Amino acid sequence: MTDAIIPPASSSLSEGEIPHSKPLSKEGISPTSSNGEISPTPPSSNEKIPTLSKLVMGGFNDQYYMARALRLAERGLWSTDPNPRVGCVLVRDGEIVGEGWHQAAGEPHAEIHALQMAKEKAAGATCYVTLEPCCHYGRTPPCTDALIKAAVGRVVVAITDPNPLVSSKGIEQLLKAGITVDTGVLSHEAEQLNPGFLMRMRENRPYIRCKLAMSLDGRTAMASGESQWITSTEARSDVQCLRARSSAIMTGAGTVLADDPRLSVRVDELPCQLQPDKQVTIKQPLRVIIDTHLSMPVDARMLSLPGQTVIFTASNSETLKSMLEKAGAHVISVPSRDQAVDLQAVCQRLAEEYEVNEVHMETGATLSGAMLRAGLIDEVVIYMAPILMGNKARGLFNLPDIERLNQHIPLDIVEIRAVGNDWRITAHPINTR
Ligand code: AOF
Ligand code: ZN
Repeated sequence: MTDAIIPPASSSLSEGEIPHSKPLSKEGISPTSSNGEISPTPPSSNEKIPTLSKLVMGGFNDQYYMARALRLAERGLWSTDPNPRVGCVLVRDGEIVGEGWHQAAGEPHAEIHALQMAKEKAAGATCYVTLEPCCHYGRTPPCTDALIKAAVGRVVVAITDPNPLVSSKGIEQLLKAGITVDTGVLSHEAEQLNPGFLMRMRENRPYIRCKLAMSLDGRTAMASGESQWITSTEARSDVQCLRARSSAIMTGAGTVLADDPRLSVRVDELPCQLQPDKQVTIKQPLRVIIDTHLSMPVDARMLSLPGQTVIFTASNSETLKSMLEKAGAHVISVPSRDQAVDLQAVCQRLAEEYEVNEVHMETGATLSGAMLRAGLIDEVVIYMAPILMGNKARGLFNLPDIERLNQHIPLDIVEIRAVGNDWRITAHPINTR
């Protein structure tokens, strides 16, 4: 199923105001926020991005135009999968003559939208683009050809495209055509916008974000497994935005048995205003279940919902496999490691067979602990509720090998923000980076 929705109009910027990073963020412009208001949602496609006409005086800063291109790219946060989010701005004589962003795979790339807007004014213009222009025939023709044909004078690139079909060859073609190329402008911000696409191209696995909800005393479920609900409705609504930007939602069979989750994006729970005009389509992320022994119930609620469910198992039981396939799931056997599903193999297959860029993990301490120990968690997003759950309740990650303090797993906290009555902490485990 696809739900047609429009991301919220989240901007509070006034004309001419420069987008800035969040006060509590260590990472500059975040892919999940385009202004100081901190929103994990992309800006609306009809949001007014500040124009530069009032500010441009002579040779204006490349970073400013690249920041604008990044903001345009953010508009594809929920829709470009499996392609990257890319934005482009064309500037001639201090005037923006064209701009655009990539909206969906199969549709024109950012540069093409900008060139179409600029028409003949593209000649001699500087093209600011958040990813190296492509030079191959994919679902669409090469952007390098279009830029050369339009006779742009200079191309400024934030980061090179690690796609082996491009991988600096786009830049080489532009240089060969006599176009000046500069790279590395706001590269850190451009990296943050596409963690999944870049990870898939560079390491052949998705970027994995693990969402957790905990009490102030670090507990995530009662001893019985009861965990609904620790956090506020605002926090749960925020989670819907994280789900919406992800290619897949992953959990373990234990969570399916305990909670019977839907693992879907619910448009009505997103913290945004639906708008009737220009619409962005949200695809339901792939549902991924890690189920070593195929204990997933055939009547699990998610199997009757729109969208695809894939179960990774180490079981050889053809009977269980065919029952689950009859119920609508796709079952994939992978090798086992330490008597459980080989999680590295799962990640590789998600990248290779399903083109999964970002995985959103919502699961219990066993799978989250195993993923962390395997070095497969790139980001943890913890919602911390102002409650105490007591010492019988369960911890966040099952990490039985840690006995001494010096065996701890260090994390780098990059953002803390309030969501309703809860706090959202975003961190990167240092050992996986
Ligand atoms: C660009 N500008 O806006 C995007 C690029 O199948 P296609 O033709 O859409 O090509 C997809 C590949 O193109 C994708 O894997 C990535 O390498 C690049 N994406 N390139 O010049 C864009 N979205
Ligand atoms: Zn392209």
